[in-house]
Amino acid sequence: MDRSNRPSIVGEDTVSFPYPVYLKSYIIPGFGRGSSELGIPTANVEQQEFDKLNIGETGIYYGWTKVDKSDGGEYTNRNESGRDVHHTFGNGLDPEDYEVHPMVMSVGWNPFYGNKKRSAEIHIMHKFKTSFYGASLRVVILGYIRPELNYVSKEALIQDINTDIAVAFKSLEREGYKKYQKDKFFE
Ligand code: RBF
Ligand code: MG
Repeated sequence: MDRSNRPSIVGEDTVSFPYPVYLKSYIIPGFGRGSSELGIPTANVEQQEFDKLNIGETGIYYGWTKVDKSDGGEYTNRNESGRDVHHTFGNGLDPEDYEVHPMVMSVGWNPFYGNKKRSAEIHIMHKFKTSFYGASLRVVILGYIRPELNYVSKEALIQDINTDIAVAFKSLEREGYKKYQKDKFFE
């Protein structure tokens, strides 16, 4: 599999059907593998919120996202995969953390549902200093990058994700995509 020749920009010059697709969710814990194994943290989306979307295909998407504080006191609990998860509901985040950032979204088969349901996790192109489980997340999905692949190595996956990130940045620079950073949905 030669992945060295991927296009650096995807989709049409203007956002086209079925996009934009809007998503609102609280950030829920995943397996925690994104950060620890790949060094690429992801915010996991609630299953019922993802189910409402008109997104049928597994694969990688891109767009804009915004994290917001939500109501809730801080607590720590142990999740299904035996990991202690500290919920902050977005308390303790810096002002820049609440800006609208570029994102890449992976849609795959959810292991919690015996791989019978598709679910989404979002990597935000911004460095957060703290975790933000329980915070609210708004996402506007503007296009599709590539299908989900099976990788022979972790390194190959990481390399493709880094290409996804570069492709998303480049694709979002176009005027028709850039304007969604200031969408009413984020106000
Ligand atoms: N997992 C795959 O098995 N195949 C993929 O093609 C794939 N692409 C991804 C692209 C992005 C941008 C992200 C954030 C994740 C991707 N993943 C993929 C999921 C990755 O394996 C997952 O984030 C970690 O296993 C942590 O749950
Ligand atoms: Mg995650």
